[in-house]
Amino acid sequence: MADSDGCLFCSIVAGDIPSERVYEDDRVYAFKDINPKAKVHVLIVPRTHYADVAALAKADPSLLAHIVTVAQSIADDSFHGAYRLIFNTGRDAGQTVFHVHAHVLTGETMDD
Ligand code: DGP
Repeated sequence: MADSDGCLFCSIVAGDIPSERVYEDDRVYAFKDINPKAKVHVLIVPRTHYADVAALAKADPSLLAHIVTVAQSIADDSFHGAYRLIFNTGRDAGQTVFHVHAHVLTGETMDD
């Protein structure tokens, strides 16, 4: 687990910064991306702070599996179970928030 001080997504999970909730349970919080790249673009974050997906996989693989299950459920509800699941990992791969988050892109046909 890396430093969660000043973490944007920790503040969203805590409700200190508003977000459009899609789903939540005791382990994860899911909300709409502020800059959607698909008709439905949801971010799923664990309530516990991990910097990226590799740190999460190492520390708590069952929580990573749970995130996949939640993504599937969102896509089942939005677009007959079809979706893209993206974890940008590292600054040079486009990660800008260092609290692991799954991008769930769904709700429309994606050809490219
Ligand atoms: P990444 O580039 O993989 O670290 O994705 C970060 C995503 O977080 C990006 O798609 C935009 C989204 N985002 C950044 N700030 C906020 C915010 O304050 N609220 C919401 N809902 N999304 C945010």
